[in-house]
Amino acid sequence: MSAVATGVRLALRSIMPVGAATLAQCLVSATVLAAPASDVPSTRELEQVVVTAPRMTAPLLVVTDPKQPRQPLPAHDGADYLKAIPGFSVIRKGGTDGDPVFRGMAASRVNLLIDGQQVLGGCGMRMDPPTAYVFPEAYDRVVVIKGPQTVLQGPGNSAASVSFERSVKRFSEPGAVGTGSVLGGSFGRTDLVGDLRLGTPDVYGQLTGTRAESDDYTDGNGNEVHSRYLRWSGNAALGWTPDERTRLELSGALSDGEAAYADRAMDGVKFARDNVGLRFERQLAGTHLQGIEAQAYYNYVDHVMDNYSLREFAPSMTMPFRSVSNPDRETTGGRFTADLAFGERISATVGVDLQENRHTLRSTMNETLMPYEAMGRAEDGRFRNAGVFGELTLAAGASGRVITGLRIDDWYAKDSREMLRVGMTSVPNPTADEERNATLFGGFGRYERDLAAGPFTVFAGLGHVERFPDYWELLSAGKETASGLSAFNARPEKTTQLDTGLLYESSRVAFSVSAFYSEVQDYILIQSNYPKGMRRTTITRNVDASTWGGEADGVYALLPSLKLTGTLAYTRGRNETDAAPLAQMPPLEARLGFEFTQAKWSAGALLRAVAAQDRYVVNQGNIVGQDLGPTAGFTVLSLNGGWRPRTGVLLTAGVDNLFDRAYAEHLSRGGAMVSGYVQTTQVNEPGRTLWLKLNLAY
Ligand SMILES: [Cu+2]
Repeated sequence: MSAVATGVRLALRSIMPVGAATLAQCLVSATVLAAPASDVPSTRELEQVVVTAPRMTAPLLVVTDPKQPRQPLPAHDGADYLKAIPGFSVIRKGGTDGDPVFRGMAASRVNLLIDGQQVLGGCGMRMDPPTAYVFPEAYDRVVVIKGPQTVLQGPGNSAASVSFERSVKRFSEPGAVGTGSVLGGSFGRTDLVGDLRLGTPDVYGQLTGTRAESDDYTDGNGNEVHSRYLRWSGNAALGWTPDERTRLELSGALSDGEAAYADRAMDGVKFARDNVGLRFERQLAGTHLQGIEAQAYYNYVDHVMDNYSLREFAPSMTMPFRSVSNPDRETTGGRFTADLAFGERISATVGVDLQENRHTLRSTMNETLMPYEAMGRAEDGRFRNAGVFGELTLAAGASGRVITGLRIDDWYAKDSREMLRVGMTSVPNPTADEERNATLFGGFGRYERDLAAGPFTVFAGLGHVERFPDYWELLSAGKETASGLSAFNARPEKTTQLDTGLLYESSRVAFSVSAFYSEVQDYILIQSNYPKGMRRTTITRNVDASTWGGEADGVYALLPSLKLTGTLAYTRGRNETDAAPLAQMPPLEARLGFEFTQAKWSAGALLRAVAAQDRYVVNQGNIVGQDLGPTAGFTVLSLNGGWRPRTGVLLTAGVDNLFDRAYAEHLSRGGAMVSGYVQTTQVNEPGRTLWLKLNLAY
């Protein structure tokens, strides 16, 4: 597998820039091919031409089309595409690979599936959250389910579940469908995306390529931020659809990239992913059994970071020589579900899923004398979990629904680290070769009701999730006691959350509100700069916490062609154990937009206003970032316009941060000292950014 993948990777790397460009050109000049199947969602016409804030369209559900242009211009990675959804924030580290946070909950509290698969990053310093391996335009749909209100998307989703999905429709006659986009922007930003689907009723093939590149961006003060990146991906799928009800698909993905980081002493020079997946779906006409779905996958992530390839080498106390670290992670998994029905009123999905991953590390403090390539990889941890789950929907009366779910997970983890680094020395790991087993539960119940008056939909649900600590929480930190060098025995986090809200939709007005209150027992708090004798270290602590808040969105059509939109998001957290604010909480955020849309033309404006945050605890947070102090509020204005000369061609352009405002998000990493760059308290956001995007579909 790996030898073949390396060969293909090398070939792809050399042709990718040309390949994507050629594909895009082909799409421009192609004669119009028969388009018997289309993946364009039927709701696309109703949505914004340029997406600025996807709306909640069903209880706790947000669905957005990643192929649509969006403002502000996101990096071509998963996190920046989520940031537009009210309630999401991104912890910025540089130009790309930020960490998505929902309602102040970071990392593995937001479950992420790519094509139904779990992909876990390799970097112990969290350079590569799962979203770093997402190339959003290669997917057809991003689905977000807020809160612990599903059990179908894997374990531990205490804050939300996010799924990047592809959906290739069966071809009713031989044909081809292609989409592509070309984007150019400030700071040398260029993106190329091509997606080609060819098929007959019996078989289909899909080829998708993406490439995104950016130089360092400049913040509103005119200072360059060490943030350049290059990312590319290639996906291929081969499907067999002998009839309307059956699909067997073999798929594969290869991707890689490099990224400069403004918040640390190293950069990512390799983010390679090799992936193979196999999926089978069949709809059945049984009395009770309505369909089955089976999936198996393999993901290998190989990451390299160093302190010299993307920056001027500057010796420091901790890294006097050229240093390289090369972690990798191999994740395998599978899932089987069956859809059941019991009469007209009861439907259910039951299933099992499993996932196993192994992490290794090799690193050198002196690449010149001891190159890392010559070293053996040493396993430092392995994890396994198997879950059984079931979700049931029951029609209650003419307009009500009860949805309930339950899942049980069996967890296993092993600490394979023989030695731990303490300062500049190595000491034996007190939890070396220790193993942990745990059985954890998750479940929820929700009532939804459509009210004729309005029409309104109201909902309320209670959910509970027990989350097993992740790799970073267990193996990247110590404990608070003087002798506690390993946090391998950190307790699982238990979240109980109430989710409630309403949706309203009429011809001129639509709005939604969702609110939550959450109690977290044994919240896994990460604390940096924790004093232990003469040295300072990072520790994992279990504390009790509570959070509450919510999101609102609304759209009002003043005229058929003129719409006003607005969103609001707020989260407040409290660390009950320390009687202090819970760290890494985003401040109040509001967006106001207006959109003017005609048959061929559109124009829009977006005002994003974020309040100051004075609830903070310095050095406390999560595996991604800790609070740095209070932050000021800011307001950013952006403008966009669109032109659709004919069906299948859309040209959009925008100016983000029109007034070149200098600002940083509250959730941001601290700026590091990088030779040749100005050091800032936080990593500042981009200044004025111009962009132009061409979308094509055939
Ligand atoms: Cu790294």
